[in-house]
Amino acid sequence: MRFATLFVALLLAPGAHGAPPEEPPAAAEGASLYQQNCAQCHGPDRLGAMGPALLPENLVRLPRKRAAGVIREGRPATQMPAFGDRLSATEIDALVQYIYRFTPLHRLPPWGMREIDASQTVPHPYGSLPDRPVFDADPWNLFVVVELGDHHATILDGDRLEPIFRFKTRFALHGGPKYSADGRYVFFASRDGWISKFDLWNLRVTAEIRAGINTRNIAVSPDGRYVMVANYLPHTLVILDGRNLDPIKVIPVEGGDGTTSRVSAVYSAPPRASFIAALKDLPEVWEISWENPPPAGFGQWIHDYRADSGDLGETAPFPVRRFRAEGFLDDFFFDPDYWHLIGTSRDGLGQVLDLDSGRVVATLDLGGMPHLGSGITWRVGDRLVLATPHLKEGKVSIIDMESWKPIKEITTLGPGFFMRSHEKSPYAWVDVFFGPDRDAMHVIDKQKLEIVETLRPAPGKTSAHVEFDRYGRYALVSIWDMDGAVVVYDARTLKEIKRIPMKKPSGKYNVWNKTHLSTGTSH
Ligand code: DHE
Repeated sequence: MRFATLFVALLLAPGAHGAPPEEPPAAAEGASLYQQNCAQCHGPDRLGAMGPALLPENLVRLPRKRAAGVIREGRPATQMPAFGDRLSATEIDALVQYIYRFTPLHRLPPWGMREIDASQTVPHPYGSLPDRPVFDADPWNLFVVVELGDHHATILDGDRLEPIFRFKTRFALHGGPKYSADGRYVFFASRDGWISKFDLWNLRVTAEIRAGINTRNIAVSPDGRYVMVANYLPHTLVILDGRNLDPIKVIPVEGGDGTTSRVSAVYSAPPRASFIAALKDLPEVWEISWENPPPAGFGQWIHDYRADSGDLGETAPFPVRRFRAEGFLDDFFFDPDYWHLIGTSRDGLGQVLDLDSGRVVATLDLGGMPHLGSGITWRVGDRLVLATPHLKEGKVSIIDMESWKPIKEITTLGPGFFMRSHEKSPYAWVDVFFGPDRDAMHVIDKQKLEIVETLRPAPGKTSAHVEFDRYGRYALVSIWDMDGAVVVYDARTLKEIKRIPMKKPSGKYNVWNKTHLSTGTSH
């Protein structure tokens, strides 16, 4: 959707100047019910407060029927109370209709430098906490486990396999938390745009800021100096100073003809000293240099985005280099040298973009909607391969990274979400996230390219997302359930070692593997 066109259409809508347009009766009732019952926690403008934002863009993943159920019965383990004894079914229906409307103000809510800046809190300014861990566990072998069930994160000692700390996070974290290269800080993003910085050595949240209204993910430069936020709403990329999360620059994501775009995802490319973002509504990939001054190649590509900047002071100017892609990219992945970007578009077409020449050098027709964000690489003999599960078909594709041809398809019991391995492990693990076998976890022999074991850690419950410890000794699996657990397996014998109870644990992220760019995990 063209942001500019939509905005003009809304401006021209009857009643958009001055008085708001006349509301259909159900919406008017919903608006009034909202103000009486919900505004205190979700904000009078529905942008979120103690509770999450209730705008259509933030609700796309929640079917209306389930939203009605949450209003009626509340949400367990959160502060969301049940309204079933206060509101009738018709009133709940009016409320649901209201919150799924485009926006409460009949225009896109602004979220620029001013709003971002005003949301910042810095309980522990950079440099104010001691420079040593307050625990005796190996800080490189910690795991951060995100528990979606009650919006908490647990810090797990990867040697003793015991939790050492648990804290409340923002509502609905999504995407992998990102570490600074020294392993001390971890940055989280919530779907509602909140970015939190956590000091793992002192076990404290040090700063928070709301960088968007609907956010995809974040990327962090290895020194922890810059954080790049990819937004769906508004159509922006936001650069934060990693020290206290001060906003540095808001870059509108806009094509030459004024078409604006959501950002599919952003990742850091450390050897290139840049962030790389794929766009969902423009056939482009953007590379944003964090070097100061930027490398020569960037000069000629610098584009005036009328970027909304704070006092840039000593920070980099963040020029954008734009590459043409074949179609709109949803998901992507880099080769280990960050020379190529491998992306997939909505229709499942894969492409390989040479990041130096800016050209598409190969296309891949993999079908089945590969989930490349979860792709991993390893060597089969001398050959470097990329393996990816698919979100719409029960298969794992193995692709030769020189010829860019698929060399094998491994049939699985259903579509998968996450795939993982470790340099020291002979196996790659892939979940079956959808369908009747979603309690299954396949273990693939990385040389034979065959499934050698199918585990069912909790029959009937989804088991998903594996992460290895620093040494590749253990593989940790999430049981995706309110009465869930992280199940620890011996990564060699595939025998269960222990279960650590958790509330719908989703991803887990080992400090060493992430900061050392292990080829078996996401970065
Ligand atoms: Fe994710 C990572 C996109 C739905 C859990 N997911 C990512 C990333 C992208 C992405 C681009 C990589 C970002 C990063 O790590 O920095 N996810 C999408 C979608 O487009 C999709 C299919 C639809 C959507 O509405 O966003 C989607 N994702 C989900 C879920 O439904 C999951 C299972 C539950 C949830 O949290 O909402 C989910 N996604 C995750 C997790 C990661 C992730 C746990 C991090 C994986 C990792 O190990 O790095």
